[in-house]
Amino acid sequence: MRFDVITLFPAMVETLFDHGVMGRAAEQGRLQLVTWNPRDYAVDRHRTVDDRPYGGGPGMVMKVEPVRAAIQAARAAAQPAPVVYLTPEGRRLDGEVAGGMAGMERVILLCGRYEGIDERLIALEVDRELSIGDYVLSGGELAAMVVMDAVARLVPGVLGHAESAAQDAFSAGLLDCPHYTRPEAVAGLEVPAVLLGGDHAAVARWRHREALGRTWRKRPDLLEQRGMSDDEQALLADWRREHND
Ligand code: 9D3
Repeated sequence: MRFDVITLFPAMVETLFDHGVMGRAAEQGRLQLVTWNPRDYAVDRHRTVDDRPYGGGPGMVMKVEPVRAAIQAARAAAQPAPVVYLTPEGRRLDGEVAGGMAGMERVILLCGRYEGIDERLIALEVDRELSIGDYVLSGGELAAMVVMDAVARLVPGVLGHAESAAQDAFSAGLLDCPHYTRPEAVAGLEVPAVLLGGDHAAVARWRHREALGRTWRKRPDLLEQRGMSDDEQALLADWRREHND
């Protein structure tokens, strides 16, 4: 999958592809990042990309011409792709939105700075608007990085076998079970005995029960949405008895 990112801070976005899962997938050629800086498309002596808002008021607005030229250069560089503007006014990113984007060969992500972009850019060039949640960031770059990370993990081959298996529980609508590694005891806290016993079926049952119990306690909304089989109802009842909950 190819991501084209329109940004005044390309170095910020590029670091995502230098580490971890995203770094490996980029090395393997499964992911591609190309950045486009509106400043490179500004034609005046000072390479101006922002200007004062008509009507007055605080802050600056990103100008149409350099941003539009950057978007058009990105569009022309490869096959057609939707332009997604990162903005707190957009639809909230969730697993469903990310899954839909993971099926695309290419997306163009537009990052705003200052108070945002000139409204006519939205009319002329933007296909979709996406937010990552109800809090205020300083610009679209971090949001674009969150979107790319969440989407890339759903692209076939980006995760290794172990990583995709571990993702199954959550995509099945449950929180994860607890994890432990050596040593067996820390400050008087022991690893649950079932994990030391080597009974793989018992371990799987225990993990499923823990996932149900933790989801019930921390995210009842997820469990409500998903529903439970008769087997799972019994596992959860068991978990609640054990936790006096
Ligand atoms: C504080 C200024 N706000 C009201 C006057 C408007 C505003 C402008 C620009 C608020 C945030 C931003 C920068 N944010 C993003 O570009 C952004 C964002 C976010 O802030 N929260 C959640 N998702 C996103 S996606 C892009």
